[in-house]
Amino acid sequence: MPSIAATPELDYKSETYKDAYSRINAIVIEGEREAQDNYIQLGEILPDQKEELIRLSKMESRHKKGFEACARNLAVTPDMEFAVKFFSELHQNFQTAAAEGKLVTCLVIQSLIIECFAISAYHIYIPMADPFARKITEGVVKDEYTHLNFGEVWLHEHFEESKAEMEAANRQNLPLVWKMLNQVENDARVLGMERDAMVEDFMIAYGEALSNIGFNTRDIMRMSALGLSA
Ligand code: Y39
Ligand code: FE
Ligand code: FE
Ligand code: FE
Repeated sequence: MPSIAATPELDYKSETYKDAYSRINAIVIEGEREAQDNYIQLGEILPDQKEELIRLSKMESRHKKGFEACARNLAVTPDMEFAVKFFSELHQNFQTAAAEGKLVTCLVIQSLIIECFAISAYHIYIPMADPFARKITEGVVKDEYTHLNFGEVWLHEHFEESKAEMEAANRQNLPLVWKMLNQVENDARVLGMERDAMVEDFMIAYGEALSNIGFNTRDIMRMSALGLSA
């Protein structure tokens, strides 16, 4: 066995790689842009914590700029039209919840589900990334834990009164993530990212978050498996 992990060679300059990158990178840029907006909106709903939420929003803006630089570095044009469509259902659910003042649902969508999706994708991407993108993504993933923690802390402190809404928000939105992942499974594989590895990493991050919030093992198993086989 070689001492260095036996990963297939990725040709970052090939048309195949760049074509897949134009969609995955666009998803990440659009995700970061929407996350930036979402934290600003959360600051309106939670005026006590507005300053902290603006700080998180600015971090998302920096992430977006970092990933835009990754595309330029590979001379890739991100397919933003694809990315906007990719996020549209989740985005709409956040907007509807925000308009109804459903803070718990907004936190579940952005700070739990989307952050865990980002954390798992970035973890699996980092060892496969080109050196420029790897450095950027390593910095970003640390921030995403701060964002996840924000949601965990608030939901933990309001566990009993938020439990039913968290379950409903999970039921409505978690199946969307698996649907989204299926749509980009083939592109992700071209970048060296296997779907099963992302699902496993997501389950770990999401399960840990639900546990920190106060859910028991039975609830966690029931909640995190929702829609996975769809
Ligand atoms: O909180 C954040 O910064 C998250 C918005 C960014 C979204 C990242 C979305 C990653 C999905 C990648 C899927 C690759 C297969
Ligand atoms: Fe919008
Ligand atoms: Fe981010
Ligand atoms: Fe984030």
